[in-house]
Amino acid sequence: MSMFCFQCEQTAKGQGCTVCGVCGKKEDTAHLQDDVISSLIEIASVNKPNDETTKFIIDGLFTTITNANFDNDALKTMIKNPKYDMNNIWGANEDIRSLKSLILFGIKGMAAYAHHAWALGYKNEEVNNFFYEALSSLSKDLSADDLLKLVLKTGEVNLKCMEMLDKANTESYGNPEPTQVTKNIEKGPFIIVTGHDLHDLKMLLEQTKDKGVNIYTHGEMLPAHAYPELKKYPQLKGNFGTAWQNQQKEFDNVPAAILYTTNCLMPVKPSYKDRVFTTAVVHYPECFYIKEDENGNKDFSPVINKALELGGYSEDKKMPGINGGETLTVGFGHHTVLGVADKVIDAVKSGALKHIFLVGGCDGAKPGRNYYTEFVKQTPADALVLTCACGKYRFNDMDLGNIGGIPRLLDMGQCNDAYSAIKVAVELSKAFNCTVNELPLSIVLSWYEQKAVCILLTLLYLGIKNIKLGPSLPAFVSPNVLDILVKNFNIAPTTTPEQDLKEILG
Ligand code: SF4
Ligand code: SF3
Repeated sequence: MSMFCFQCEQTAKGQGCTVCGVCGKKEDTAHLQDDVISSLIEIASVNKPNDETTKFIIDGLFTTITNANFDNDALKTMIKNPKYDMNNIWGANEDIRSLKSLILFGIKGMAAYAHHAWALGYKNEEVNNFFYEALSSLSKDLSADDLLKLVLKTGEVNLKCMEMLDKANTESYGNPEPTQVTKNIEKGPFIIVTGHDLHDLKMLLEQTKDKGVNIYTHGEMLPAHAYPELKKYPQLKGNFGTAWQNQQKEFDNVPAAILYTTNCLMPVKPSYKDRVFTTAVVHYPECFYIKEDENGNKDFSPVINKALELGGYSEDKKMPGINGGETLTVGFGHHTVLGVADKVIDAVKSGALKHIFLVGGCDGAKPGRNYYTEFVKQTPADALVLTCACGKYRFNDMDLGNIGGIPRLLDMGQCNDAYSAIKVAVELSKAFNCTVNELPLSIVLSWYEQKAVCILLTLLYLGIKNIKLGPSLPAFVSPNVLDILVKNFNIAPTTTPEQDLKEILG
């Protein structure tokens, strides 16, 4: 076995990538990523929390997330004293391996959120301290019970982390408001911005003022259109394409510059390699990297100049979504949804609204993921569908109509905005004087990378039961650990939309 990685949903044979990654990660890169984590374990074990070390840990964890960093030279700069042999985990008893993987992959996802909050000047001591606790626990000989406690604590701390990021985003850019976003691309120079980092987008918007370059979001950047302090820029025009797994097709020969602020980056094809720019933890060999200076500023002029040089399309171009829709509606975060809470509560009481589904999570390449399109299509007309993260591109261009003026499909934002869904569920449970599990609410998750792992752990920490998880169960959940999840939380794999809807709606 030349490498081992099973952290994402597309892992080889549903067991583990051992020769090279299905994601395109090569053996040497996988080893360097193991060395990065090993270094972080050592650093977390010997250091007391301080800002400089914490930032290094956060960025190191984030760097190893699926589809972020394929550049060995960049990874080497993050390796310091990698004492711990990661094969101790990959080769451990399968339950210990499973629990340690849940902790490690959970904190990788959480590190992404901490990174975005940090960029806006927000930090949380409990979140930061937990990175040290969790990392140092990975090299210890802990019992399954102790590790299970840490797994749930990862979910607990991640809730705080998502709350911090929500505060960072909304205090910096205002509360998201319902906003229509076109999928059509205007002629002329443009930049496609993908990933999750709103701060990078904000800097780019400032630097493209009056430059004659339009900005289109892609993937997880779509929710940016809803923030008042971002939507005010007239050059922020619309959204390009669909979710990450279609990028090699959608970016093929595109006459635009593309900026990756986070995952998901797929191996870059020669037809567009000269126009790909990366920043923060994203690196790809031979692609231009935008550095941050000592004051936290970035100079995006290479991206802007590339867009001007390429010139964009010569005519306006229609790029409908996968169901043919040309407009997306975003901006239903907790502030907007709780703003109409009275209407929602009345609709439940009158029987006009019988069920709420949260269909959220990652998109991916597997054919089985059309489950989510079909599921949403088949939800009854008296049900609301809340969604977040990039899996929504399977259905976010559909018009599902409305219930008493409330759109049936409510896009709450990025994956971290699962926080909004949690907040809404908790407020509804208070209004109905019941537990979240007693609400007419069902959660159907799609997972791919490690941010979905930390969100799942948060839902489990909150005691949320009956989650349906697809399109397949994580390879790193051992049969015994799965048994615990089933017994305590009644978690179940997705089956077919028909069968799952029938079961949920009884
Ligand atoms: Fe395989 Fe996923 Fe790891 Fe890539 S990130 S090597 S596809 S398990
Ligand atoms: Fe998507 Fe990569 Fe997970 Fe933030 S961008 S959700 S897969």
